[in-house]
Amino acid sequence: MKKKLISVLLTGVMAASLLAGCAATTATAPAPAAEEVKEEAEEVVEDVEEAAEEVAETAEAADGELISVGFAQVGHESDWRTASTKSCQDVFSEANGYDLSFVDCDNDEAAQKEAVRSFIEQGVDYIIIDPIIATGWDTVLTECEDAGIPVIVIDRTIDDSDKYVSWVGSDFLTEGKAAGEWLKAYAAAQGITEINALIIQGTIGSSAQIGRTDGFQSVADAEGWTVLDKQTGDFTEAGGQEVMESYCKSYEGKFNVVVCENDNEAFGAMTAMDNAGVTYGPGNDVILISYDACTAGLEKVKEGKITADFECNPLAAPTVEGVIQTLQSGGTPEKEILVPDNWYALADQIVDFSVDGNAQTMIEVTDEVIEAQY
Ligand code: GYE
Repeated sequence: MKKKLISVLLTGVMAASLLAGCAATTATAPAPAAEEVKEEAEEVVEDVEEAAEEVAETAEAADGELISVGFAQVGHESDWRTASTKSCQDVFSEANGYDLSFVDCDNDEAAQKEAVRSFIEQGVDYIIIDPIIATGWDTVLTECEDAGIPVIVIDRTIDDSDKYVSWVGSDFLTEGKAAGEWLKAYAAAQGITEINALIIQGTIGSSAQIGRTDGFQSVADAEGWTVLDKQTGDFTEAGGQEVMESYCKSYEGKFNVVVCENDNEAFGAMTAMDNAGVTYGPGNDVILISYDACTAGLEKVKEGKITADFECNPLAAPTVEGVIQTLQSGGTPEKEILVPDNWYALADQIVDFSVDGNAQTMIEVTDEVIEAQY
């Protein structure tokens, strides 16, 4: 918009200059008239130049008012991640008063630290980090602190440094426990007395993986279930498929539960089970549990493929913006801000269960629920 206006004005300057030039060189009218035209034209040139300068200054001032934010995003491994990125880009838009530097770190820890350092060099006002893994952060966060740039952590946690202003995200341990407690109640309701589970983990060392693995395992330990194996699928569909292919060979006929630590891994695991002739979903050989509950995940619940899906809400960016606005107005935001999650299944798979003594509510997956999801 601003650029367009400047270029229109500059075109005006050029036209007026041309006019002034013409008046000086080609006019055949009496000398005083030509002189007058020339003077008038020169005045127009001056006016237009002044106006152009003013517009440029206003544009610069407006740019200066934008809050600059650097966001070091994990990568683009999943539907969840796509929703998270979109939400951040929507919230931290120029129209909303932000100048966003977005870096997709492609699941590379070193690249993520580099991205943060490049934000320090740029001198951004705020840095947002979704940490690929939970540790190894203290040095770079100290550098942010020394540069006087507040850091806000989104989604996954940083577990070995507290040099950030706020963390906004989901409670992954509760997600894992909820999956375990639901399975306990569901198995009891179905008369299933033996659980032999296979787990496809997320990126090892990410707090999402650690919380979900530990939460589910805590219930497995308490109930005496057998966890046959745990391997990472790196939160990707290809990873989920690869791990499940090897599980289907190694544990043929020996498992009745598969836990995938995100929906995309579950999609890959489905392909592997289809190829191996293993049936899954309500009423079939294998209870398939997943996390995230993005639109495509809920569609698989509706189709009777995923038995229960434990949400992780990817829309934390508006809350992060709230943190930035609090800082802008001199306030102190809370250190930890939880984004609430829901648990999803079809009506027949909804059972009563509690997590740490708190009764949980499950949501029945319907077309309207899917439609409203991200
Ligand atoms: O579950 C998965 C993603 O960090 C909570 O990362 C996030 C996880 C999410 O790629 O799909």
